[in-house]
Amino acid sequence: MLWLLQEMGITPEIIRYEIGSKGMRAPELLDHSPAGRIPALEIDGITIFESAAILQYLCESRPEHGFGRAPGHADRVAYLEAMGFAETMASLIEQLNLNHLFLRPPAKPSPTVVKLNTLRLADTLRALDGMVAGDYLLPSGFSAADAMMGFNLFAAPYYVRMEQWPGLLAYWERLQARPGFQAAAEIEGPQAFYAKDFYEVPSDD
Ligand SMILES: N[C@@H](CCC(=O)N[C@@H](CS)C(=O)NCC(=O)O)C(=O)O
Repeated sequence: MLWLLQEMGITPEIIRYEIGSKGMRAPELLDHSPAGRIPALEIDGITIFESAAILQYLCESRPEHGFGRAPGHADRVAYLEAMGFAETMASLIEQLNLNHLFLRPPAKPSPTVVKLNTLRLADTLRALDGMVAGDYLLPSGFSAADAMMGFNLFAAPYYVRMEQWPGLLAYWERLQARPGFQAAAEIEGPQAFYAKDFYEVPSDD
């Protein structure tokens, strides 16, 4: 969300929440996002949550940037698929985050579940590798679908070795080279979520 806003030249006022903290149940967050999830956005006199909905709203309300693909566009179907597929990937990453980062002793990650979700995440990355068309996901150029994939491409390398898909890594490099991405990364600050460079599937014992 922050990245697409930067692509549009919009710098929002940001309220930060720490994932896993009691602050995520603060009434002011629940007022904006009823399940206490981030992000949520206040804009144009409305409040909106769910990143895909936010991005689509931004594209529809600011069509001059050309980041959406309206009905009838040649890339419309691929655009819709990619927006949804980004959520499929993110939900697998969320499960891995839960197992690797959030469980507190004596709870332990399930090696079976982690192995399965890691393999399933790798399957989605292989599919994504096949979806990249030219510089971006859609032949018609950069879109909100690329921005939706940003979170996945940031987080997946903590769980899956990415070297097996050089084309995907090159795509990720192109995304990160965009001035809008860099501006958002600057606002976001260094990542402080993952403590390790890579999380192996835990052993059975
Ligand atoms: N599909 C939602 C997912 C939102 C979501 O789960 N966000 C995470 C942070 S990336 C969160 O708020 N986690 C807090 C929790 O799981 O309690 C979206 O894309 O906005």
